[in-house]
Amino acid sequence: MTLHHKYAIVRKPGENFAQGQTESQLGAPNFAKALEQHAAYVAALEQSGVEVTCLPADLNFPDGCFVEDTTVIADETAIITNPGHESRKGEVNEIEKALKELITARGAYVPLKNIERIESPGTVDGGDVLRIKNHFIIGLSNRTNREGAAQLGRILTACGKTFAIVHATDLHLKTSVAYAGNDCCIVTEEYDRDEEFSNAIEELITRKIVVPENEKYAANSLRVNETMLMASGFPQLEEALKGRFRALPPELPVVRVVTLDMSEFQKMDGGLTCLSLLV
Ligand code: CIR
Repeated sequence: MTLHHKYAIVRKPGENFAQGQTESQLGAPNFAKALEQHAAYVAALEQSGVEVTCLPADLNFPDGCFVEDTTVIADETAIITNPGHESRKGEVNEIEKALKELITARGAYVPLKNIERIESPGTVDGGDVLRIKNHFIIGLSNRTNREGAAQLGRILTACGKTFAIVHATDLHLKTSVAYAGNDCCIVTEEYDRDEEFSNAIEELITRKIVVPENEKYAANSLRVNETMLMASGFPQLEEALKGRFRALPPELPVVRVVTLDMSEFQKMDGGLTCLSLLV
């Protein structure tokens, strides 16, 4: 089963984008280039069959373009998170409005019906939540705490989903792992060796692509309908993904691998999944 997404919410980076949180030490991002890369990302989502709502930048939140962290979507339910970093907590307000507008404007065409919330002292960043089919793997990190993970687990259970809680070793769980669809998970070498994570995915997948250490950044990749988006400049993962999709049975839809330059977002510790909320 591959999820089908019809809508996405994104938010443009603001001119103070460089003032967001980062530990990457790759230098300050170039704002004009970040805008170009963001526009290319939006175009790639549209070419994947998704209608994109692009929110304006909000200078109160330099990390605001990383909308993934504000909400976890479980089909009919949007769970507004309580982001773990103090500077990012208020990002949820505009996103909640946008989600409500999407529900009102699109009515029956939007699967979303309910809005739930993670409450303090619980914290969750959406980047710590990996969905594989109807199972959600929640990573405990500096941003997602046990109380937040437990609240999220309860809400997911009420939505008929299952969940597991693991440890995230990088900024977010999805910094290092992704679900590529078609029973295939992408993992960094570290997560390939991680027993807890391996146990959590074992029954859900039949293939694992291990990203070599020198391509670690590319592990954060994004399957949208029949398109696999990955960062450009990582040829080993690109080949591995293309090979995986070529080997699919001919009756399944063809999956395209599309590469995008993510350099300016990488400087701010962000990647492909972080820039959108897929509904
Ligand atoms: C932050 O540190 O919060 C942002 N600079 C990057 C957030 C990336 N989001 C994600 O991986 N989901």
